[in-house]
Amino acid sequence: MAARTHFRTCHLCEAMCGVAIAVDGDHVLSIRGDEDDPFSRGHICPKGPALEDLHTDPDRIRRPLRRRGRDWEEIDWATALDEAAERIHGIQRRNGNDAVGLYVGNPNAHNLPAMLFGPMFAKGLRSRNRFSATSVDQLPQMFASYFMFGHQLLLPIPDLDRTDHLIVLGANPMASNGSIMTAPDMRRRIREIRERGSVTVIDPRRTETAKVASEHVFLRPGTDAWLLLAMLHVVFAEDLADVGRLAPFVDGVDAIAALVREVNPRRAAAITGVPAETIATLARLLATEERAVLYGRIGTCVQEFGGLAAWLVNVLNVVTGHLDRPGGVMFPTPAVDPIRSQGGLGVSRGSFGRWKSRVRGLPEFGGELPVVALAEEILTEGPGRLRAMVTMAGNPVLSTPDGRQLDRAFGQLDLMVSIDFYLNETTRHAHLILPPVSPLERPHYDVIFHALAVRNTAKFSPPLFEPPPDGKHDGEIVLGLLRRLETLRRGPLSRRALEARALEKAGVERVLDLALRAGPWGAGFAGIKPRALGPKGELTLDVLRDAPHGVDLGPLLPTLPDRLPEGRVQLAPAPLVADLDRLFESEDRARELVLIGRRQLRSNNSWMHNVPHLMKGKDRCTLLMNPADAERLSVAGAERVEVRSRIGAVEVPLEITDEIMEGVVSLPHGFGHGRDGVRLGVASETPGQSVNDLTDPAVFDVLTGNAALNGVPVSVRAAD
Ligand SMILES: Nc1nc2c(c(=O)[nH]1)N[C@H]1C(S)=C(S)[C@@H](COP(=O)(O)OP(=O)(O)OC[C@H]3O[C@@H](n4cnc5c(=O)[nH]c(N)nc54)[C@H](O)[C@@H]3O)O[C@H]1N2
Ligand SMILES: Nc1nc2c(c(=O)[nH]1)N[C@H]1C(S)=C(S)[C@@H](COP(=O)(O)OP(=O)(O)OC[C@H]3O[C@@H](n4cnc5c(=O)[nH]c(N)nc54)[C@H](O)[C@@H]3O)O[C@H]1N2
Ligand code: SF4
Ligand SMILES: [Mo]
Repeated sequence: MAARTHFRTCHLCEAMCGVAIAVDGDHVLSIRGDEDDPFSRGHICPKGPALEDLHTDPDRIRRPLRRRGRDWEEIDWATALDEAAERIHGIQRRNGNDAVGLYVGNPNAHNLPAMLFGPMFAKGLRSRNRFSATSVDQLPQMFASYFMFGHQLLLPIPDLDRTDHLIVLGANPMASNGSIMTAPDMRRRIREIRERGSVTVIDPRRTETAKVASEHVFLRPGTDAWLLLAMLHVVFAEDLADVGRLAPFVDGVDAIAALVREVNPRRAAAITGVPAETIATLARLLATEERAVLYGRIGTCVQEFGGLAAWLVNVLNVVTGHLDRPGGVMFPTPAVDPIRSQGGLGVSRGSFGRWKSRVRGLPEFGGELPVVALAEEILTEGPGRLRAMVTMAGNPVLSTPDGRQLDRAFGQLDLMVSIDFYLNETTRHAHLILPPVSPLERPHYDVIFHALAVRNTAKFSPPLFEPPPDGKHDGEIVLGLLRRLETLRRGPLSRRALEARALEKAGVERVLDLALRAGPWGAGFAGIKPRALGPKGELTLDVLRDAPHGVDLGPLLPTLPDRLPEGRVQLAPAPLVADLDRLFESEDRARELVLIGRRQLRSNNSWMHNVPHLMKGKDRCTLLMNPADAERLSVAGAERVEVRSRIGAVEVPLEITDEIMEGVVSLPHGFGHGRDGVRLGVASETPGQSVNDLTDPAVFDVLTGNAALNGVPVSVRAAD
């Protein structure tokens, strides 16, 4: 076969960079940024070229594995799927449906077949014990959107390319490449905002983003809600609140004014460490500038008051008139619309508290329970105990609090089925591993990230390589499992078994085409009228196939109030308002040494540490500590330190730096590959330690159930 160039979207993070992959036959020659991609314009990060390394990684599992004692044997797909379905069915028949749990990890959101068919499988398990990475991540933002805008996925996106003033709270887009704000090439976009106005970063660490910003402000971990209340106080005290055009659709402005009356900047300064004058200046900037926006992300979420912080970020943007306005926060109009699309593929509006976890009584959100409750549901005896797990593209042993406890819990299960292509810290507990094909062997379209992007674009990536004859993508695996499960429950001709079979036959591309046609840029399908949102109607899969670099649909459009399911914005929903008492009770708490996380450009949660070029150089799993703390704790001369929390202790190299604020230390997450039975040749050479061997499932955001991975009290001493 001759050399050719294949264009696709990199699926490794949220940025959706276009890549140009030169191939010769089945051999990748090079991976570069696609200059003709209208969104990313040639940008990629060091992880982009790793698409090839993942594809060729000898440790990547290519055929189903079945446990034999401490060993594994390869089996064929029919045997693997039959056995998985039979064992799941048997456990559910004997112990009830809830005895089988599910954990869905982050890469599912980056995987078209998994996005299209995964939710149907999750429902089809009929278990209330469903968990995902959402509750160690953006759950508070979804929670706030559900209560304020009426849909869990109506997440307001900063209109990055038109704003003049950006305030970043608890995000580090220069390392993460942006999150719930899909925008390739952060460096350029941030530079352009600075040229137009200013970029301010509020973070306990002077991050990579802080270093390219106009200003950086230190903030004590977990105190964001105080900062935001005080900013609101200034807005109302100085009579600067103005909702603007949307005023007729917004409820609760007066309620907010009343709630923030007592929290002045001086009071907040004592708690947050942010000077009162800075709080007032930031509030005035947001309230008086035409194109300004406050962007809060994971630092505001994975903490004890995540729900409050996510809510108050939205409230500030609304009362300063920046919702649904160019340069403020807007809702994208994605070609596949998970909010409006009909026929089972759309995402539901959300739900809260329909059921509770068995042991601690933590509330469901959006059909899932908080993952801080997972281990205890396995370890605690009694009726309704979890006996089996299915994990799908997730590594909760490294990514959720108290990984050691979860390790123990997984080791006790009667059955674990893992849909994953690595034998890692989690899947080493599996009885069956069902490996999907390599990402380059499946079609791709970003169902989620187009809906979170700072610009409306659409792009389809066909598979680069033919999958091997016996290869299956994630969608085929879950539909195969579901069909078998329904066949065992109700017979091969039952409605649900037939549905699964029909979708298997239709395939991903047919379903994607239907979703595009039904979407706001489509030609209309099954009686759904196209919404005339722009000049380019009629977006179908064929249109995208003819545009290998992607289609540009223009800047974000105002969509309110139409896009709101109830047509209204609620600024002061009762559950959020009620949670303020919990915050106020924390006011006098002693704030000792606390631990936060950090992301690194060459890393991707727990799973890209097997790529040699990303792991070069010295050990990155180090503890950052301020010189003053090092002095105070007498560790200034130590090379390695022991970090201890209520949960456990780890020993790591120490890095003393004034980029981290006093009273705070930081460890990256996703390391800890030194566990037995892991098959990750490269990662095991610099295994590091898992920060989640320190994080505590007993401390969490009580309102939303989200984990508090930041702000963990720790002690540090020199390791001997
Ligand atoms: N302390 C601390 N902990 C954190 C965080 C933090 O900031 N601090 N961040 C949290 C966040 S935001 C997240 S999203 C979670 C992530 O937590 P998880 O989603 O649980 O973990 P990942 O590391 O993303 O694990 C991905 C798994 O998916 C597999 N995989 C990759 N691609 C595919 C695919 O296409 N198909 C299948 N079937 N499998 C695939 C990989 O082999 C790996 O096993 O971690 C959380 N944990
Ligand atoms: N290179 C790389 N890119 C990634 C990932 C990765 O692991 N590596 N993971 C992807 C995933 S799953 C996600 S969810 C996104 C996340 O994307 P971001 O939200 O940008 O995540 P972080 O880089 O962790 O930035 C969080 C910031 O919050 C700060 N912080 C910690 N505690 C607090 C606090 O209490 N208050 C405030 N205000 N700040 C605090 C931290 O110091 C950190 O700078 O990144 C995605 N992109
Ligand atoms: S920024 Fe994200 S999407 Fe772009 S090349 Fe890097 S990993 Fe891929
Ligand atoms: Mo995440």
